[in-house]
Amino acid sequence: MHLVRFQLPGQPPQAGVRTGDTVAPVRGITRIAELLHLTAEELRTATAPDQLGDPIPLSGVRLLAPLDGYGEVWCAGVTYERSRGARMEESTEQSVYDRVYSAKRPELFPKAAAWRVVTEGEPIGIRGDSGHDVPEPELAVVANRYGEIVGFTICNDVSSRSIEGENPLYIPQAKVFAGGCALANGIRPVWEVADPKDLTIDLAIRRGDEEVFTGTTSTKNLVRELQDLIDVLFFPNDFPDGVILATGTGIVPELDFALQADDVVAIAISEIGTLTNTVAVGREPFAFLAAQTLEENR
Ligand code: DO4
Ligand code: MG
Repeated sequence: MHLVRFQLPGQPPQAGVRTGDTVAPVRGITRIAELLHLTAEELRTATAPDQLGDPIPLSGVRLLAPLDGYGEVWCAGVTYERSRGARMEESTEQSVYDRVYSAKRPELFPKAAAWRVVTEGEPIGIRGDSGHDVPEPELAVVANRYGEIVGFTICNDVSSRSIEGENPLYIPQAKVFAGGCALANGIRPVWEVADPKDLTIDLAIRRGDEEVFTGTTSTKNLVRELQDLIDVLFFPNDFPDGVILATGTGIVPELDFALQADDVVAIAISEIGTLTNTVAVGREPFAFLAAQTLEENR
């Protein structure tokens, strides 16, 4: 099962549980934030079959990114050897990546407020002023307000290699822009994932009829412990509506590959799900995010 945020035509979003081809609302709860106010044990009870409303066919609902309220997405970086190597290749400042890979303190950076996140079927963005962009397929950890891991989803940490490569101080601009953060539309609860450090991550990129890139890795290659990353994030910060932390990429295409408009990027993580989006360029294709946020808060 997956925890989801869904919308029936003409109605406000609500929290639910997807099982197979149906979604059932969670009784007495409307927002994902409310689910992330619960401990993992309370969450399991609150989303058990006897707490759910009538199932609705998936075909009749719109699934949204599984985050709302004051939820945020953060990312960890340089947590796989492949990421360290790729950054050192692209950057004018190689030693920062080499050092952070093995440092006690991980690299963590804020990626998106909840309202900025796109999901399955929506476009992902690349900047109009960046010449070299890649998807970053990452296992994302969902933590409740207490810093307890309650589930997992997929994040695409879409990134500009040219902007980051020019100067690491440009990382916020290389990482935070319209359409730059995509999440899968469901959260697999922690109690259903046997070993999050033994999942297969696959990335495939199609351009027209051609598959122009494929890559695979395992979360076994992630050098950090998931709870350690969450603990570092929560040490100086509160997340009253929970947080999603993407744990870094272990797949980076060679330097001669760059995303183009209309590329289709498909990510799959075993036991967690899939995330597929088409690339759009610039800010304008993402104007719908601000518009729907204003509408929801009217
Ligand atoms: O250091 C820059 C970002 C690294 C990153 O996003 C990753 O390793 O996934
Ligand atoms: Mg990343």
